[in-house]
Amino acid sequence: SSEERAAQAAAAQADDDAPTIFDKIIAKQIKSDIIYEDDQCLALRDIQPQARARARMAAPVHFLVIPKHRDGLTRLSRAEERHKALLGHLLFVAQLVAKQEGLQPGFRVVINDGPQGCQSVYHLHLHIMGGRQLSWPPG
Ligand code: IU
Repeated sequence: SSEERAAQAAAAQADDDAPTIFDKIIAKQIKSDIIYEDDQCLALRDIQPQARARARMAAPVHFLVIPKHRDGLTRLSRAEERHKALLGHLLFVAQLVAKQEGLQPGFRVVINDGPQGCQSVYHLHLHIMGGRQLSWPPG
């Protein structure tokens, strides 16, 4: 579909240190729906919930957890020893906000890495999706 082609084209972006749209979201220069914030990270509703984008991927709840300081983490595969505490914190916050969002029956955490993983924004982020019975495997 055209949506899939767009996602793949975006995913072909360079993995460099260029600023991303998330810097503007973190600096609150762009309005976003922030549902959790602490000193290290924030959680915001995905602007294009997969619920609307593709019926196959539909998830009534779809939010992102992003570190406030990218610190070289353009993608998960750039992780270094120094990032371990932050990575743990992001996962902890994912489940905290999932509870806040009523996802006690379950949810999914996804990290897209690189072109083959369909990553489009090169600032590490976790996707949390739920609110219905999900299927497996994803596409
Ligand atoms: P990906 O894993 O890099 O493909 O995910 C990037 C996500 O960021 C994707 O689901 C977009 O809908 C979402 N997003 C957003 O929530 N707000 C924005 O301004 C932009 C992308 I650009």
